[in-house]
Amino acid sequence: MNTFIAISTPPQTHNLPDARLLFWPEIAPEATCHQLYSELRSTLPWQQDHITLYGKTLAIPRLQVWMGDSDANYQYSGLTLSPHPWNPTIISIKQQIEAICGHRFNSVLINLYRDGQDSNGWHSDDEPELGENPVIASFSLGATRRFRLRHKYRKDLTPYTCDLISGSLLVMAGSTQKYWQHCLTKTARPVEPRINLTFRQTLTL
Ligand SMILES: O=C(O)CCC(=O)C(=O)O
Ligand SMILES: [Mn+2]
Repeated sequence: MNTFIAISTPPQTHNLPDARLLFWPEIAPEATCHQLYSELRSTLPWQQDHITLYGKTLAIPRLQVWMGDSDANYQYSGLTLSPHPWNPTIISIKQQIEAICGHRFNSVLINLYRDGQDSNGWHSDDEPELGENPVIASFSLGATRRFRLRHKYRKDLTPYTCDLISGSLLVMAGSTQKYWQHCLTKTARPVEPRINLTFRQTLTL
């Protein structure tokens, strides 16, 4: 069992209109993060997925793995992902995150950003199978990368930026996905790889 930090302090809250964001800067110590990163990097069945946009098929700029309960299928941008079965390390991370944020999850999308050119474009996690007001718990390992949020309708609000450091947990809840988009920007800086796990509860529709 990997050692996570016993969380006794409340999370930081980011006060954005129409959103609920909770942030724990460190839920696992550095040594645990290193060990988890190396294990996941070398053992997960990373795959290169493609999306079709305007009739063109493009490789998405990251590798990913969809893991979860056997009925937790997930569709986005024309892709249907069937879940890989849970692995014991991911289950242990899931249980510790469930205890911290008081919410249960049945699936996780795991992204590997190999370098600064790998990224995740503007989107909301608002697919129908996530239901109304999903709780999404995002755990980061490896390089610090910049995460941005922008309101979908209120152009008077400046986009919000936060750096997701290794061992941090960001929970997006309430109406965040309805009103905000988020992205993980590219960077020209030389950066080490990063693994991000977004735990979700998908519904069978
Ligand atoms: O890598 C991240 O921090 C964000 C990942 C994300 O938004 C997603 O997989 O939907
Ligand atoms: Mn997302």
